[in-house]
Amino acid sequence: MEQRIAELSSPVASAKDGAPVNWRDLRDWMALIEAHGLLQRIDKPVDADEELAAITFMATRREDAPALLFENVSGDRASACVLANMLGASKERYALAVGLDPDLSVADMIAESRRIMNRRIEPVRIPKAQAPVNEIVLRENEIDLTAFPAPKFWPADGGRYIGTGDITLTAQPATGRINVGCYRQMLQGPRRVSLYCSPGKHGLLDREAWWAQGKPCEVVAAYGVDPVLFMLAAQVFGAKESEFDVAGGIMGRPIELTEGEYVSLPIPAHAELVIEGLLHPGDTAPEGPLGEFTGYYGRERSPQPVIEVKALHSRRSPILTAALMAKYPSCEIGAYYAIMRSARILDDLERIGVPGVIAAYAHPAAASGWGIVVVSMQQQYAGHAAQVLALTAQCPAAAYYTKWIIAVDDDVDPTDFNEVLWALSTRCHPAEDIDLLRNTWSTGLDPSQFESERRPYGSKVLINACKPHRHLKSFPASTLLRREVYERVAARWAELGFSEPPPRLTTFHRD
Ligand SMILES: Cc1cc2nc3c(=O)[nH]c(=O)nc-3n(C[C@H](O)[C@H](O)[C@H](O)COP(=O)(O)O)c2cc1C
Ligand SMILES: [Mn+2]
Repeated sequence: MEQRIAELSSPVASAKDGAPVNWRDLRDWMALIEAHGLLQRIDKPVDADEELAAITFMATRREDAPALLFENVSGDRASACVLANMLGASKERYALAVGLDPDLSVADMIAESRRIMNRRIEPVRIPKAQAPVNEIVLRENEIDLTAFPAPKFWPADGGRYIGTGDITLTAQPATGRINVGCYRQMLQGPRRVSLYCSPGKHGLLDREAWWAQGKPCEVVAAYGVDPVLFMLAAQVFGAKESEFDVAGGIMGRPIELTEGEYVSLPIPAHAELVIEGLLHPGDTAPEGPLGEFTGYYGRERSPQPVIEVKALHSRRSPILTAALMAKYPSCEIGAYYAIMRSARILDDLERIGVPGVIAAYAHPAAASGWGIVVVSMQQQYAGHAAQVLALTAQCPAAAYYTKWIIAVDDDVDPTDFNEVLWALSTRCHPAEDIDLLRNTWSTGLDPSQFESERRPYGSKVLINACKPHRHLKSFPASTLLRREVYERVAARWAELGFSEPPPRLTTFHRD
């Protein structure tokens, strides 16, 4: 097993350029965010049935809502807590998780994220006895998952979801590659949990490969997990790549794994609560629906495979990580996802080799960063903006779901939607500057394709909000400050009675 992990991951780049992050596990990271005033503890009794989600939704109608640690949840018989809004709309909590300066702008965080997401460090093994997740180990009939305060989030949800802010491990039988995915898991009984993987997901492909050999599929799932493993489990990497190597690269040190009790898959050594189990062909139970990241209920209730739980590992008083799916800014898939997706879109465009691309942003309010991509560019030739739009629309990191692809000039910051709306309203001539792509890659979770039988085909709008290239020279000049005047005023800013620093401006009037 040790060997399998070492052999599998092909080193892509080493992480020599980065110091490791300054936390070891979820508890350490929570202490860090608490020191930054980004964690709120709720010790009053809260019902796991809708009330926990209602408090989370109401608190997170503001972008700057803290992470919420529910310390006293009804029905809890496992001395557990529930952490919600772990990352949410907070770029600061994202930065503290991946070792960046929380005061960086979103644009700078995207640039830094490109660097750390391209490092790879393979995981290592530690002995079972040294793994904090083994403080409690239970087998077979000793296990009762109904003792944990798994929330029911929305009124029409189909059940209690023990797995939302989770990670799920499966192996590919042919190569041994270990996949780490985030897939929802609904409680079905003391030792039964249903697992929903949508078509094409690596967890589903692994499962099918085991079943095709007539064997059950081994699964390890962690229901309380650190923010980096959680974030990486929700990113798409190549089918042959293990997310553990990427997570190690981001953390600047290897992820520590340990041996399981029952399955041959490894156990994340610092997780809070982990189960081991088997998916048997034909063993299904009704699952869903669940209120989704779109702000709507997703798929109808349907039979899904069930994990037969064989062993449980837990810290004492474990912390469950619960991911509320809702409209921005209440969705757990928020700032971090927008930043990471934007970084990967820029990587794709660089690999393709199109010149002049400056920045990109997939705003989290657009259905968790899925709906809109804005790309800024320096126009260099006729047709350049149309080329950047088409390539952005269909590059692997941006193609899924995205409905609105907007190109802006390099004086517009894609992360600042006030500027994007200005460009759309002053540089785009809808009759000339809008194109449509049809029958594109999308998802059955997009409610706009109705009847649902028409899903999952999508469509995309390409919007050129750059100054028209053929009139670049004669296009009206923007109103900009003269540099000397800006600097003079900035130097007197405090004297003039302003307590915040002066705004940073980068483009100025030219005579
Ligand atoms: C909180 C959360 C819940 C998710 N739930 C599911 C789910 O139930 N089923 C699914 O297929 N994908 C779900 N996803 C998306 C997957 O995690 C994502 O597509 C990821 O790339 C899957 O890993 P894979 O690429 O290795 O298959 C969820 C993501 C998040 C952040
Ligand atoms: Mn994967």
